[in-house]
Amino acid sequence: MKLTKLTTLAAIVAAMGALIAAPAQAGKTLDAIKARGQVVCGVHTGLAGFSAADSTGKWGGLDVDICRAVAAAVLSDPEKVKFVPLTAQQRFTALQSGEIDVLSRNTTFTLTRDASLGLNDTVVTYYDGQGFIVPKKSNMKSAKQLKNQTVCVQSGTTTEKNLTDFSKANNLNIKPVVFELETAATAAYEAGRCISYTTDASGLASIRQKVMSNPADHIILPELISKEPLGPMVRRGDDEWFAIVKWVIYGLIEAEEYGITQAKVDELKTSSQDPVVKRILGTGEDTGKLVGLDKDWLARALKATGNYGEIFERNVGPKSVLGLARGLNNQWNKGGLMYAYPVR
Ligand SMILES: N[C@@H](CCC(=O)N[C@@H](CS)C(=O)NCC(=O)O)C(=O)O
Repeated sequence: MKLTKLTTLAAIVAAMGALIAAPAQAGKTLDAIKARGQVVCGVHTGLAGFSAADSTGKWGGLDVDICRAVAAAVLSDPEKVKFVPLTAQQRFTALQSGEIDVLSRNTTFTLTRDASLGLNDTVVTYYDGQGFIVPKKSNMKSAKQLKNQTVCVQSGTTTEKNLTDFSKANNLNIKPVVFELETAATAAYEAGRCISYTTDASGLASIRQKVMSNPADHIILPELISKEPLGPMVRRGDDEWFAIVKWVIYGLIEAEEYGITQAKVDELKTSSQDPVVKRILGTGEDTGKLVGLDKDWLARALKATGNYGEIFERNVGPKSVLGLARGLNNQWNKGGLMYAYPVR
């Protein structure tokens, strides 16, 4: 009797183990993506370096590349993405309603958003903080000099709330001038209605270069008044799709750590004996099956966009128009915060 019970228990444990080790099933989002032949990706309407369409209508930027990498992983083609431009106000509804599969648009992960929107935060793709831009001629050197001043800001953003917190915490009595549209907020700043405009520092760099009529007339103050971990979000309720987006991003980050560049993917596939490299490139253990994909999923993503460091450098890095330093977005072993969970 005792033995039978033990045997049954052992059988149950074995069955559970088999279940755990079984290849992942495709979720309903991936099924829908495969059926339509496109990933639908929500992006910023135009934030150079992160998400912007060129004169031929082709989208480019760091946030855009993340979606291209996902498309390469799941549909074998980085071009099979439909980009849906969304304002700050529209972004969450678009994801909740199913209009888009993934929101890759300078969006900060916060507790409130995570807990109340029915959405999941995937992986941070850009560690940012909120900054201020002021006219050079104002001679301001610090955000603390904004006492009793007007600051233009966009509603529906973390920016608006951080500005209030910063003002209160430092007793600055800043007067926010709130706009629903970014274009209205920046135009008001340029017209002199506010002494400063505030948003994520990366956004400021982009807007200064691409939106303001004379970039050299403006400076970005050195303080960052908040943490803005930016990254893609997906809808709750589809763990398989959540896992795919997360692990494509980790793959891009870990590939940089292990020196897998876009140009070297094919060569390393045959030459590398490093088990980590082999796992990422699908020439060792099959990691793809764990997320419902094939062996080559990450190799395809890397061939399409390059690793995270290449995506950063090409779109926003020191040699790009935005000229952003790698800073917090460097690898963990180079003084930054990019620390990919291991692809294994
Ligand atoms: N990271 C912040 C701010 C992001 C944000 O929405 N920024 C503004 C300024 S760059 C924006 O995207 N405006 C353009 C729009 O709403 O179309 C957030 O998630 O709330």
